[in-house]
Amino acid sequence: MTKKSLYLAFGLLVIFSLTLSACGGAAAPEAEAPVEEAPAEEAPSEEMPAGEVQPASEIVFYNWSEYIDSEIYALFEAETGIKVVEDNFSSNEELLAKLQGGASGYAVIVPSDYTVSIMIAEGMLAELNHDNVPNLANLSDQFKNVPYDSGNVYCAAYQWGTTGLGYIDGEVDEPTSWAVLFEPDPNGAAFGRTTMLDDVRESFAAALAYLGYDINTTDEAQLAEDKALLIQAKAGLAGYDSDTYEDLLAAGENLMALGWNGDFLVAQEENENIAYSLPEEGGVVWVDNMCIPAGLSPEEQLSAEMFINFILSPEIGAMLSDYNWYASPNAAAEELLDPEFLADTTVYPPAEVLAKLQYIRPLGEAESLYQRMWDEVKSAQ
Ligand code: N2P
Repeated sequence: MTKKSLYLAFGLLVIFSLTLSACGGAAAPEAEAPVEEAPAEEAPSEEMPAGEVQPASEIVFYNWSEYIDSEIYALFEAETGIKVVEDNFSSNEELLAKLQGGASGYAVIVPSDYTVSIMIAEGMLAELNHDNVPNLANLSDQFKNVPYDSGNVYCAAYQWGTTGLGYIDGEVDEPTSWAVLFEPDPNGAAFGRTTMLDDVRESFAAALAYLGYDINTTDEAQLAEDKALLIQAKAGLAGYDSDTYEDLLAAGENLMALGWNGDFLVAQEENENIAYSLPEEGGVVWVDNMCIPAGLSPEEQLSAEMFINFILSPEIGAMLSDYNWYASPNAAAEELLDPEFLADTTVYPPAEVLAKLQYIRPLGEAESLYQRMWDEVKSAQ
């Protein structure tokens, strides 16, 4: 199955459905009343909820790179008149530091699970007004009750995935163990042509999984061992990279990378020999979430909620997975996705594989210990 076939299958559907909703007034699956029956000044719909607050005309979406089809912005603007400007980050720590540093102007951000916990604890997120986000109902039950934000008080799941090894099939054997990263073979094809994520928790987790330790350990002796392993891995690395690693594989420059499953699947369009493997020692599963930073104006808050609601519509949810090849948390969107995509075990790992994966958790004071050790890994010769 190619990405194009998915796009063709659902592109028309999206356009059709949005045209309907533009005429009918509501993006929800069924418009309640013809537009003529509603007094113009009270034009009711989720695009413009009743009340004095009018949506801000422009919002900034702070997202991971290459994670959304920009066509979605055009559709949102056509439906609501709200323009979306995108800015990117490449790790949770970068996102957190940016907001803690006082950056304002971001209306919707996309932290992963553990970072949502940190942000809630620090009072950094605004509660969602569920009246403005009726499409929260489209989320699968498990995503309505995530442990870091049960009941979607603050956030709505965006996409979910796993962290593993992408590689060029035919040039290197399928990496079934993290040993390929941490015990680099100077005679192996991937030596010097491998990248790791520039991401403290992800990189520590891969090494901790290899050592058989809890990926959320705060035991200093275990972390010291982990750090030594990360330094050992450097001999075989071309560098740390969270943004272009899949492109470097596709271009034939590198042969292996630690990264996120969907990124490798998208890159298969450029290079069909790209494959993905989850090492048998286990690793990380994650959920990324749409959240609103605390302190926005009511107008911006409303536009942010409208955008989140739009992403949660079945058609746009399907369009998102079609573009980024990550698993959807949206049950209504999954109904529109190709059964072949839903059956792809690289996207939706089988239960026995999921059982070996863990979520990264917030570690409180130990976060700074990790950060210090990561800085030491990166600066080690
Ligand atoms: C998309 C990055 C996936 C986000 N390019 C990993 N949490």
